[in-house]
Amino acid sequence: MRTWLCLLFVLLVVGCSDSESGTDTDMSSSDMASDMPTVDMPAVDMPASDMPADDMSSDMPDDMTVSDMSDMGSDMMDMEADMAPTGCAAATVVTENNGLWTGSGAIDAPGVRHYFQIEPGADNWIIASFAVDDDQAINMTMALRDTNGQQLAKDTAAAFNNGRILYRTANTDPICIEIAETTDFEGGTGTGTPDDTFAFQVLAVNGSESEPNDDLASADDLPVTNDVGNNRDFDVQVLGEFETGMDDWFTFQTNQVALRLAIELYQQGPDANGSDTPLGDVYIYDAGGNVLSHVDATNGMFGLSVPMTETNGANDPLYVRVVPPAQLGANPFYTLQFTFANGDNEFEANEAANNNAGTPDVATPFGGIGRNYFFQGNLPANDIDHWSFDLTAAEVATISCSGVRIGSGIDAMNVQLLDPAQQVVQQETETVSADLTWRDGGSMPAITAGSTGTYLLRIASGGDLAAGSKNYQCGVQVAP
Ligand SMILES: [Ca+2]
Ligand SMILES: [Ca+2]
Ligand SMILES: [Ca+2]
Ligand SMILES: [Ca+2]
Repeated sequence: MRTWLCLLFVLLVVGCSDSESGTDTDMSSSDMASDMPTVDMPAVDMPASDMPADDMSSDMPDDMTVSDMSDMGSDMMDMEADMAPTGCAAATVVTENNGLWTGSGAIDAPGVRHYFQIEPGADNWIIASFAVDDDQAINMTMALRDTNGQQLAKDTAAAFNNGRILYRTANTDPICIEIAETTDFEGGTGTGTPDDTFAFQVLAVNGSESEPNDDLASADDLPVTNDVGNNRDFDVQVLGEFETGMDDWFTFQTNQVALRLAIELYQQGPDANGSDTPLGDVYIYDAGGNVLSHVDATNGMFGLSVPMTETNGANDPLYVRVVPPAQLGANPFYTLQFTFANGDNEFEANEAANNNAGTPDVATPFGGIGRNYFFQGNLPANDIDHWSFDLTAAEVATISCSGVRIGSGIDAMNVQLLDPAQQVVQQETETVSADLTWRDGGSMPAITAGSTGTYLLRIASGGDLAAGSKNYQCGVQVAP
């Protein structure tokens, strides 16, 4: 639960990141046989379409570790000897094995890059993931490049944060995989050490669609299982393609109610998953066709979410609609990640009383890094919610609140921080085009408490938009 609360906080306060958080702790350089010669494997004829859809769910690359790669069997791995930078033209060719390509290596001198080549064929989905064993706390990047060396997609990995790229191939050309230190990759001087090792895998998977899926009645079922609600978070990748003027609909049903569905909108472009067509409107509907959540992703939203317990019965299906943009690129695919969380921010307890500053909902603190408060509520037109929490003089608090930015139908949500004398310290009204985050680099500065006592966050609706639930979320993090 705490992990999810932190995730929400990261979503709200830190904002966009296309990296996954991993929890792997068992990577060690001893797992890597860096001097292993290349083993030529016979090609195995198994088209991507034979891969079951389940392969792209929970047992997938998020959890990949260097040791996992070793477990696959050393004779499956194409090990690359250390070499000076050579570029994609001299990449190590990796042989497919049942829709899987694997490799590994070491960054053992500044500036070393490694290049591998795979041939996944045209119009196939691949998930490229990599893990690093980085004792020096130096990140690495994996980039997919075309035969001309042009970057197609990219992600970053660190010791506790595996990298992953979800990509759809546009043609039959081979794909070059480049592994480099982040510092070197971005133009700085690499500072690699012999301890810096990596392993990658590329897996061919099915997409999530079976066209036509252009309306609610023909929505594609997503592989959501009863693991949802089984005391753990669960996530599902959605891999789709845009067709001009035709929506894509997906549906899922949970027999147990998860507390919150969050849909992460993966960033597009060659510095992310590589689609050349950005996401636009994304909706969540209930079975009655009512909009629960809606974002126009061209405003830069990180994602959208909806508290399922507030809006949905235990066995009612939910629907997601993806609307194509007016102009499609040459490789118009998109990726979403659904996360079903059992933990959620504390919900407002007294909707009527908390209209008044004298009877706020008291936010419950919890630890982690520093002291944190995460809470949420509904904010229909004319509603005001007050939340209280304590600060000590000179403590620094970062504060973030999201309504329309996570798909709610709250118009012009106003957030005010009141000090113990109930004087306004800082205030801001949320807009559709920017996150409301009070921190370094945010929409307004972090708060430094001027006195010790009970502070209030006053959250007031400016009205209702036409559609969407009226849920908001806030996070307050007090620096240790
Ligand atoms: Ca489609
Ligand atoms: Ca469609
Ligand atoms: Ca309320
Ligand atoms: Ca209220």
